[in-house]
Amino acid sequence: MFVASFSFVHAADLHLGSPFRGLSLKDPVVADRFADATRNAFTALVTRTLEAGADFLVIAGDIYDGEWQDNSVGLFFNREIARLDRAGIPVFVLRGNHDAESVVTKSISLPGNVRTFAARRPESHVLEDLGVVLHGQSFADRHVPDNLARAYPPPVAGKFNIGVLHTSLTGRPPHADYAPCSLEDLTVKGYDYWALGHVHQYEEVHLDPPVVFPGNLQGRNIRETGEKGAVLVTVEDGRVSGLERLIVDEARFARLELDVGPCESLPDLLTLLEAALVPLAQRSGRRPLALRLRLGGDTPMRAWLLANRTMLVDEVQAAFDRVEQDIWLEKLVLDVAAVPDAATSPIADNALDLSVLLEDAAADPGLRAAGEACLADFGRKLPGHALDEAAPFGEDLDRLILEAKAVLAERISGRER
Ligand SMILES: [Mn+2]
Repeated sequence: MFVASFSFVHAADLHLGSPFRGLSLKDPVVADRFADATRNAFTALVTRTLEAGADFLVIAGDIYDGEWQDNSVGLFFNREIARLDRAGIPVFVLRGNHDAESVVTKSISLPGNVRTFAARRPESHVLEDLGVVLHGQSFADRHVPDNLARAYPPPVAGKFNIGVLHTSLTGRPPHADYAPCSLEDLTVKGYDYWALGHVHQYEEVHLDPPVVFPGNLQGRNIRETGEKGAVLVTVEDGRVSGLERLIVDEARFARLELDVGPCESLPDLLTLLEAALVPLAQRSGRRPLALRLRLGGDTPMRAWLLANRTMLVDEVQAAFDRVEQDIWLEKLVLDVAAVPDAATSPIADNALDLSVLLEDAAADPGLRAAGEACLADFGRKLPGHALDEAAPFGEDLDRLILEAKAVLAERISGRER
């Protein structure tokens, strides 16, 4: 049996045309760089594929995020794929739930190196010179409740068999369940490699044979943190001898949790923050980094932090800027608890104990009712009944009242940190 040695790139979930929702960056120039990153990451992947001298590229679904607004996204994909065509590199394309046949109906003619998998039944493409055969089935519609893998054909003897499939396997929350199947459904097939798509997190589900989710090429929001890219698969004498991640993301999302318990002042807090940022900045390299910062812990500064949030946001961004020029605050989450602090109760006046008054007010059913009514009114004006009018605060009302108490007490104390 002759099977050549070769390499290929396995990518998935490009989500070209994906809107960058929910990224509340203050600077529109920075926001634009994050918005452009999805396309730039794919350009980088094509460059890396050419540089690696890979023999072909497999894209396991969700090239497009949805129906095209106009043809610009299709023109972009054609332009990049044409670079591979001119280098003689075939590209195998499968449609996933986001770019199923019934979802993306517009099209642009693509170069001759592109081979798409049929949606009606599994289809096999053969690369005779390499002794490779690829089996796959595209999504006809967004919702595919069937186990597609089960109907994939048996392996072709004497060839290196690759299964290409867009699937949630037995479930990968928060990803929707599509084309469900078990790991065993795949491993019993007798293929040499399973090129999966759909799950946006890199995962080597199985090693012999390799069953791999490459993850998406570019994180698009705070739920998609860390490095992103594709996989370069090396095959020697018919066996996978190497899996190498090709990290191509052009902008990155990350979370940082900081226990500010030991901090007694703003300078303390900023010193702690800057030290924690250094390793993060090193890991992200030259990329812009959107950072969600959560401050936690039991701190005497709690009330001050809550009362001075706007200024704190700017101080945090300034600390980012001192460490590295391209870190941006995506969101500041204050999740701090109070500790007993003698200095936090100066409002306990002899004649007028404000803390007692605040305590009474917080427990006053009238205040609660007024708050609920105020927000219910707001809720009625929102589209799609976003708030439950009967209990618009849900379980957050107690927490909000506690925070309001802390803010008010801090304002009255007039203390500086
Ligand atoms: Mn998908």
